[in-house]
Amino acid sequence: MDNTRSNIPAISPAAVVVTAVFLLVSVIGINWFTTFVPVVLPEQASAESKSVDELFYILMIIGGVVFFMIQGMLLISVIAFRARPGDHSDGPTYHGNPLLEVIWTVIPAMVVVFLAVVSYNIWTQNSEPKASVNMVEGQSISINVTGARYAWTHQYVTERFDEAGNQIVINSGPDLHTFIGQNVDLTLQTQDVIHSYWAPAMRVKQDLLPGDPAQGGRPTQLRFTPVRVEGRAYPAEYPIVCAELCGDGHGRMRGSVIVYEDENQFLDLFYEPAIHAILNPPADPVLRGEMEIQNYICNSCHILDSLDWTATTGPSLNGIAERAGERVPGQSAEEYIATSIWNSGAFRVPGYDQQMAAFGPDVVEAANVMTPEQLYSIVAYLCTQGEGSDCDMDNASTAIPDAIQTVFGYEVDITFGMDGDAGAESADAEAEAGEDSA
Ligand code: HEC
Ligand SMILES: [Cu+2]
Repeated sequence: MDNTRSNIPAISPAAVVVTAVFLLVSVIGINWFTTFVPVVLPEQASAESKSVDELFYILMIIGGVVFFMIQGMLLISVIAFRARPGDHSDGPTYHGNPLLEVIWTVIPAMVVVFLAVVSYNIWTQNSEPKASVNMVEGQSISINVTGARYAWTHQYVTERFDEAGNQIVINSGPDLHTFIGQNVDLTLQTQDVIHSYWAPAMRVKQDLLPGDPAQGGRPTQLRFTPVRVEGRAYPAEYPIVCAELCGDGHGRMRGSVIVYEDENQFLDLFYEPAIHAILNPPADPVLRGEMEIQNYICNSCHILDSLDWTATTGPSLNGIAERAGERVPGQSAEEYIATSIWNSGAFRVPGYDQQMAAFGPDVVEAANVMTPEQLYSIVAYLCTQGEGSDCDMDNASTAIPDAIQTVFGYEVDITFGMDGDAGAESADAEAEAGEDSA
């Protein structure tokens, strides 16, 4: 059978020349092509972005050369070796060429190994835990991200405490606040399906994985360090998007990375005002409710234009105050809204499934615990959502607590613990905070 190999023509000098020319054209072409890459890619806003882009260039160049070379040679072959008129023969058969086969196995294998090594190095470099992370005022705090269909929420577990000794937690909704040079280390958890937290300008992306639901899924980490981008005004804003198709609201699952110029700007514009607001919540139940409602994941299921909520798992809360009085015969608007939140199963809004999580004073999920006072303020706030209101807003401070008492038997402290000693203390705290910011 040895003679079957003898029919293989030697690689002609012409073929070598053509291949070389294509290689050259491809290299020049792809180099020209990569000049457009900076136009296509977002700004390099993190320390990690440079190496990621370098890897991208390397992949583009190797992929581009292979692409142009193969497509070019294909085109030449189609023209040069086409069937001539009257030629009905099968054409010559060739049986293997060991040298050629070794070459086209060894070269791609080397390329793949090279890419694997380079990628692995960049990945380990970028995802390596840093020594001091999330440093604020010299202390390392935790920043937790929750993904839920269809919203991101960010939580700052600060190292500050309120008078009762509770650790202060700032909720910043869909926005991550950080500053140039801060080593960000996020802990990501999902409430439902797989999501993927992607900040393109930071060149980082990390999946959120479901796990034990009581734990809020299996935590994953995401690390990056924002850097200064020339010509940018600070605070600068960069998008966060969900990169894992998670349902029909996937495209709306967005947020922002807000990068401050330095720690001082971060403290002045975000951190201190947020802590101040938590320590000194407004006494007006409506204003307080507007603040409280944003501490829960209601935004992951409801539309509410006043707060830019866009989720559609549940009914829209726009104009809820106009409908609440007519939903259940015999139930007042206040009673209905309070019931929808603490006992959402009691009434099913037509066209929607019972998908709302349980909120209340003694639910298991820490994130869903809601005191009677919080419920009072949230109901007061929702009672203002509409052209008119079925709620008795002139007497909100009696009508809503009465409704909560009637339905759930809970007494509401309408002073939010601000009277007596506690009130004096928090007034002190206010004066102190005022001095701090002066
Ligand atoms: C997991 C999704 C989900 C979350 C989170 C959620 N809801 Fe709902 N909500 C729903 C669904 C679905 C309904 C309609 C079905 C029903 O009535 O039980 C609903 C109904 C309601 C209603 C009644 C609306 C109407 O038109 O009658 C109110 C009020 C409400 N939710 C408020 C809230 C508040 C406040 C929060 C946060 C504390 C919240 N929801 C969190 C899914 C959710
Ligand atoms: Cu998602």
